Amino acid sequence: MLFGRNKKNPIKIADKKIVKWTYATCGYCSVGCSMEIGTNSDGKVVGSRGVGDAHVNQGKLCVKGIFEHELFESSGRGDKPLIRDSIHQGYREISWDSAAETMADKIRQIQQTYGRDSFAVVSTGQLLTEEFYTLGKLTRGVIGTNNYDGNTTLCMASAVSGYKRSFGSDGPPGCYDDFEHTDCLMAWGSNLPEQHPIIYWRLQEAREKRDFPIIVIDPRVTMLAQKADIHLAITPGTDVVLQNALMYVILNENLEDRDYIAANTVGFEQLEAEVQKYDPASASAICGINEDMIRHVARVYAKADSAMSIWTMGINQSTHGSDGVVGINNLNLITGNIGKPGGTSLSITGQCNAMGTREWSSCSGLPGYRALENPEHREEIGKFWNVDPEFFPKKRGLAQTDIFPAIEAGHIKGLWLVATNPMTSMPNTERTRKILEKLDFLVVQDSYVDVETTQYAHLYLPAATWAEKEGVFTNTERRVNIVRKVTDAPGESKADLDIFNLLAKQFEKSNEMNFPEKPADVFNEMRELSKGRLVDISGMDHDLIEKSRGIQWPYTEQQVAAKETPPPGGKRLYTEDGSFSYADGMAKLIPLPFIDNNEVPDEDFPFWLNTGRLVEHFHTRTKTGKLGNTNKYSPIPFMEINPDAAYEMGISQGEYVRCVSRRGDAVVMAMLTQRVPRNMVFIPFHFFDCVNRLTLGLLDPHSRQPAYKQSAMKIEILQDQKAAAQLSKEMRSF
Ligand SMILES: Nc1nc2c(c(=O)[nH]1)N[C@H]1C(S)=C(S)[C@@H](COP(=O)(O)OP(=O)(O)OC[C@H]3O[C@@H](n4cnc5c(=O)[nH]c(N)nc54)[C@H](O)[C@@H]3O)O[C@H]1N2
Ligand SMILES: Nc1nc2c(c(=O)[nH]1)N[C@H]1C(S)=C(S)[C@@H](COP(=O)(O)OP(=O)(O)OC[C@H]3O[C@@H](n4cnc5c(=O)[nH]c(N)nc54)[C@H](O)[C@@H]3O)O[C@H]1N2
Ligand code: SF4
Ligand SMILES: [Mo]
Repeated sequence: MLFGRNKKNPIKIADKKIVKWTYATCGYCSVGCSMEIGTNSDGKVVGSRGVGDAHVNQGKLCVKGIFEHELFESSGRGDKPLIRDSIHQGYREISWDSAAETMADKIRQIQQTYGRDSFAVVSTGQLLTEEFYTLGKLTRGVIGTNNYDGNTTLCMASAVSGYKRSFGSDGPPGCYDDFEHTDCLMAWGSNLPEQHPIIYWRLQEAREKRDFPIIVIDPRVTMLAQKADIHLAITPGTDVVLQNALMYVILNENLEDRDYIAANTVGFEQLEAEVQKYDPASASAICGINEDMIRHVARVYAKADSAMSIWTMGINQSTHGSDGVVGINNLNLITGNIGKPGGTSLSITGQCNAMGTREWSSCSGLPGYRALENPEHREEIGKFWNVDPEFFPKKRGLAQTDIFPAIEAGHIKGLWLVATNPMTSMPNTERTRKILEKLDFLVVQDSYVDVETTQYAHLYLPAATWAEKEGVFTNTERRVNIVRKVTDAPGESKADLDIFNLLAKQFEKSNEMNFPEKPADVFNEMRELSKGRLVDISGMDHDLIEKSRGIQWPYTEQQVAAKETPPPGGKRLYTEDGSFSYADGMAKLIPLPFIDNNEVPDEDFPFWLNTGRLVEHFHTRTKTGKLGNTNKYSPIPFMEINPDAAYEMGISQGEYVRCVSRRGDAVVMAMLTQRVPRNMVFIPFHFFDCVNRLTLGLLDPHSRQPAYKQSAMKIEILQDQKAAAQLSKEMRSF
């Protein structure tokens, strides 16, 4: 029956009267979607849309991107620099000039009294690349502290370290197009549909055209696991054991690619000897995966014409993070799956510009993947910046996760935080709080004044964010894409680039150096420095990047001369035999003995505590927590708990419980779901004074990245549900 068909109201899409669209790259995750931001005739920003001819997202955006323009009007933005003498006083407003002067005075004073490295800088993966480069020049070339790092230590350090150990350099060798060529995909600790929705869409598109097996390794039944052909619900922190066992099967069944190994790698014999200790039966007892399943997966992977591995935080955030990355690289190297279409080892990155900071910020080295340890590199950069190379340290300083304990120990007295919110994001909140309270001088440079960390600062600097300024980001697949300025930042907020330049002027040393004011001029310096490096961007400029909707590096001047449109860019790295970044051109196969060093559940703390993210929120919710259209999906802290475990403890759906670890406690709402096994709970880390009060955060020995995903905890029932609801609400932070 066609009942009511003609009477139905057609959907009306409100006309937002947009008169101008400005090009940008999404400022949330590392997928790097191209978008346009719409302004109406009153000059107000009112909409976002995906860019149809952009290779990455082909017109699509996820829930965060679609509403991203709303953040220009979000609450809590800072609009004036604020200062106070002690954290027990209230803030007072201060001019930018006085703020810069005071900050420079404090830095000099601390460095003169306690030594150059007693002032530390911790930055982020969320600035524009030109800003990273300038901060690096200021920190390495002018201020001269070696305790300079980024929040990428919480995020990407294991991937960086693993790539360097295996291939001799950082830089993901694959690209999203590899989904269209692969015959088998293995995803390690990565929840793509929620955390990188548009990469997931690319994967699904490829799979609809040509089916290929997907194997997911994750202790939770994530959305990706639900879509997989095989889901391996691994025992937390034991991925290296599974990797060794997979290699055991591959080598014992002669499924490896001998020619590739001979032409491209060193260290095979040592690897083979170690792997022999991990027969599937013994490995199964540790990693919890059935031995026949291990054999089956090894055969599927090794027999595929091309096979690729992707991974994210389930691997990186572990005491075996760097080893887990090397293990993935080992698997791919012995099967000849690097640098070929569909055969790659692709770290899915995190923040919008986690790659830009790795390439250009000088956090753990010098710009363009140069190393402090290399005298030629120090010489090159010293000459280019007009800084005496002797001024540079000869090896990298402390990582973020070592800077904080060094404050605790009294070695570091001053800290400058740029676009990171450790009160919510570092493990063991109570310890972090005490550490920040100990500082003589803390500067917080953030777009939002209401971030939790500002409560412990002496100086607050309000920064513009995302499309309130101009510059580039690099995404997961090495694609450099541009953000154009669409609107002014609130009040007196300044772009981070302008803040760095203002501060540089306070130091005499900068008089002999060049600190360009325009992002395009900064980009030109980076182009120059990139020539002949792996990360060669000498063929790019801001306009060409916009026109091309992003270009993958390497993209050289020679490629520009060849006049190919659109610019081809470097789809893949290490495509030729012997093209790895080690001096001999060979990749290293590295044996990985497994040492069980996690905090594991026991009688007193019987649950695994697993932590991570939700699709609708970004990190510490400074942005998404303020936007009704994203916050409404998850406005309060909760935990996923298995219904059998809940039933046993008498916990019902929606009830508040107290989670307790050896570090602290947190009140959350119970959400009953089969997503987690009976001995595990999963709590998103987006909320203040919540899951990171519980986490231990043991560090990976190579990367210094915290094991956020493996701690032990117990659950306590709360009688007074009303009081618990109130407590949990207070933890929302805003
Ligand atoms: N919506 C949204 N998207 C984001 C972000 C966000 O905050 N919100 N943040 C961005 C950033 S910075 C990052 S780093 C990425 C993170 O992206 P992902 O790493 O995909 O996200 P997570 O939820 O942190 O963790 C992924 C999975 O690791 C699993 N895991 C836990 N322990 C183990 C283990 O021992 N082994 C294995 N194999 N898996 C394990 C968890 O169960 C979880 O499902 O997302 C980016 N994208
Ligand atoms: N338990 C647990 N903890 C975790 C994780 C986990 O999986 N589990 N994941 C870890 C990972 S992978 C990451 S990446 C970290 C993220 O941790 P954080 O970096 O601390 O989190 P964000 O909320 O992204 O903080 C970025 C800050 O920069 C500000 N900001 C945004 N844009 C700009 C800008 O242009 N300029 C300036 N100056 N400020 C700006 C934002 O307002 C925000 O306060 O968290 C880590 N913590
Ligand atoms: S997938 Fe990532 S880059 Fe793309 S719109 Fe969503 S948050 Fe932005
Ligand atoms: Mo991250």
